[in-house]
Amino acid sequence: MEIDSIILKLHDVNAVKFGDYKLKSGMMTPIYIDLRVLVSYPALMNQVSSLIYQRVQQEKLQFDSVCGVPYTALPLATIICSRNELPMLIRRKEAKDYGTKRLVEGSFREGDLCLIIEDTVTSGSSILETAEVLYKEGLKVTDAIVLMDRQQGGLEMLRSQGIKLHPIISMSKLLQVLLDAKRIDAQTEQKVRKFIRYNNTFSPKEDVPPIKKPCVDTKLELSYADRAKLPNIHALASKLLQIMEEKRSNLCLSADVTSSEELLQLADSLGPKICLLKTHVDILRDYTVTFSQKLQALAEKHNFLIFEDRKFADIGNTVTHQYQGGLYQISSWSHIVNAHAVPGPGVVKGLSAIGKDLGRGCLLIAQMSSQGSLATGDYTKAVLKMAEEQSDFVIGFICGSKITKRPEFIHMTPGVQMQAGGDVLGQQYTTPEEVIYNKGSDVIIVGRGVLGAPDRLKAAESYRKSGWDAYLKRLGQGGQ
Ligand code: S5P
Repeated sequence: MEIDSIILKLHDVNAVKFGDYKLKSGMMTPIYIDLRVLVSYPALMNQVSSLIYQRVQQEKLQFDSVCGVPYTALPLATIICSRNELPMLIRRKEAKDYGTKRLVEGSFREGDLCLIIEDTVTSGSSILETAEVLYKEGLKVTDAIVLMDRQQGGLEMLRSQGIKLHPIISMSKLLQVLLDAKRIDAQTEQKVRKFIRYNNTFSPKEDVPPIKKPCVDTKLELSYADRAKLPNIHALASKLLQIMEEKRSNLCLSADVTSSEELLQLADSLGPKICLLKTHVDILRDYTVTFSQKLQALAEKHNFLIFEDRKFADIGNTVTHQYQGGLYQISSWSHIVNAHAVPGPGVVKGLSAIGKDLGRGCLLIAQMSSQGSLATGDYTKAVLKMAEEQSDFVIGFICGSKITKRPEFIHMTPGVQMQAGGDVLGQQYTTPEEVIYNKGSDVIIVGRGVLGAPDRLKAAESYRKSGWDAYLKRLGQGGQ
């Protein structure tokens, strides 16, 4: 049997030793399991990794990523993840005192399920410690796999904390195999069994209070108004959410017209229906500074914010000039801008250097509505990470659906019309209900759906109503 042969090999390489040893807790033990030596035996290391992965498959465990408890289980998790192409997370034991200060490295989303892998369990405290760090990052942990279970209460303790432990080799099995193979005598076997029996580390009577876990599953959907009051929210995001609540509108008008006069006229007539007005200032044939001043006055008058859809995508230094200089001086009048993440974090740093002190905010383009867009999968995850790292300037995303459960971030979705479909140049449309209710986004961005309608005001009102009704339905208040 594979397990038996692995037990013997572990004994061969001194990963299992008999004598008098001190455990991490200070307790003396007649058996010591030290899987740290495994790294010196690559073939055995591979066999052990396969055994662990077999168990993952047998149990049909569901997870988004895998985390090995540092340090011994880390190479095991690495082999398993690399061979089977599973996303892995690395838990740092100490936060770096420079850079991002992250305790968990790798890309993940709030609410993701993480499977823990451990080499040996005694009390279960190492697994719990790792789970606590993951919980703090918004991850969920429901299962952990361990190669060796000393059967000293770890399983029960973890169960009391909501983590199911899946042990591969139990202490009883280990002793039996070694006894059968005459690696140990009956006296040693009995001594160890007795020790295990009398040294159970978990007493349910102690009534350990369960540690705090993220309640992502049970968390009620927060209203825009509640989110506006969150302690860590960016002031501009808070302002936008307040406007949305006050005006009962999650409609952003994409005012894609080429005349300044027409744009101002749209802002004045549709202003009461919208929370945000999006411009492409470089398609105007007659931009002037006076236009931008008039637009700001209308934003004040009708209580909406301005979002210049400039899609910055250059190195930090260049975007600082594009943002504050040139003909348009965007930073002087636009509350919100957006950026592609392609250049890396420098693009946000550059924009932030100009906009942060002005109270401006930025949306990162995490996904696009156009056919064949490359902003998907790992790219989207990397955008989320970039936003999290600069959340003092990034207030949310341009995306097709909600990409994070962090309520401080605002999700805005373009490609919205009353009927699903598209245009001849690859734009793809979904409905307000789909975007807000099913995809969990916050703001619908509508251009031609309103601009191409015979009565633009009427069309804006019907998009406002559809978007708002879908939001109420999401809050469980449909029909109000
Ligand atoms: O992925 C995207 C991102 C943006 S910002 N897809 C988009 O369509 N947009 C913008 O939203 C696009 O530049 C345009 O201004 C608006 C959609 O316009 P519509 O007329 O198709 O509604």
